[in-house]
Amino acid sequence: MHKAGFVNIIGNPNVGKSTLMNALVGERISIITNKAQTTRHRILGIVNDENYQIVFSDTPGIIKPAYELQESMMGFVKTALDDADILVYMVEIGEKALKNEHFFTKINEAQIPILLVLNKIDKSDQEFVLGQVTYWQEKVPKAEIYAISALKNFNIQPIFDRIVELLPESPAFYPKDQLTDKSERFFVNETIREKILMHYKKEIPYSVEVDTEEFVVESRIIRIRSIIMVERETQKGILIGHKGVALKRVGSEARKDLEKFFQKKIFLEMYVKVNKNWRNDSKQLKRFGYDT
Ligand SMILES: Nc1nc2c(ncn2[C@@H]2O[C@H](COP(=O)(O)OP(=O)(O)OP(=O)(O)O)[C@@H](O)[C@H]2O)c(=O)[nH]1
Ligand SMILES: [Mg+2]
Repeated sequence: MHKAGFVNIIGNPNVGKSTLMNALVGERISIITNKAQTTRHRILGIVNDENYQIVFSDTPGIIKPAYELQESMMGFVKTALDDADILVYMVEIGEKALKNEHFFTKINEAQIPILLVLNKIDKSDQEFVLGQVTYWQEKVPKAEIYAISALKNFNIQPIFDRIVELLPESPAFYPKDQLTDKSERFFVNETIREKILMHYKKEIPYSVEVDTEEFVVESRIIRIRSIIMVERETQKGILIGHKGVALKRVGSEARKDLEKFFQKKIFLEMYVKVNKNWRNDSKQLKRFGYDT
């Protein structure tokens, strides 16, 4: 018998969804930062075994959308709710409610297994964790609850084993050597965006989109050219920094990560371009992959 299914991870921003998916898949597929709304897409992480295939989905944190980009992000969450075979609903220690009640109702009414994962227990003590488990068990009665630390890789294996048990009987959905649905260019964009989220404050991380125009694999090197888009001229100045120092740091850190990821030397060129209002422009959003 062969098993396969979609296991979709959803929850509030910043609770650790991407950290968990990477831990479950054993690869660094999704970027992780301490800022909310790091993940903007639905990203698949596929685990292949002779007898099963688990298709994990990392999704953007649930918010009330304020602009078109965020509407598209919530569209990804909606489809992830609809096509899940198993739902991993993640909350973090101390959290009381989902930022968007509509989604919470949908989760509670879902007719599929729900694993409620209480994350970041490394920040807490046993008594508080037990209280939280009781709280969530009352709020989502049919969920199986797992208290974990995705960051410290604590209690991840029991979730993985339970998922394998719960997987429905099905042929594989993707070729057995496939790790994700995203392209090489996507990983370049995300790696650059991760460094920007890490090193810039205020609205900069949310105003940035990265588009990789060129990705050329040569025998010894991969040549990459990426455009970093910002919404305003002032943001361009901040991003580049005095004598270009700030942007250089982004480039050198991204290049190091990409060399590890692609196992090859990388030549990375980056340009900053002002692209007014891209976050509210349907056509551009579509081009950047934000259609659901
Ligand atoms: N202390 C602690 N921090 C964690 C744990 N898991 C994740 N984090 C941190 O929480 C922050 C957010 O992690 P992400 O995995 O990016 O969270 P996310 O839910 O994917 O966030 P969005 O994509 O913005 O919705 C990062 O700084 C992580 O290092 C954990 O178990 N313990
Ligand atoms: Mg994320």
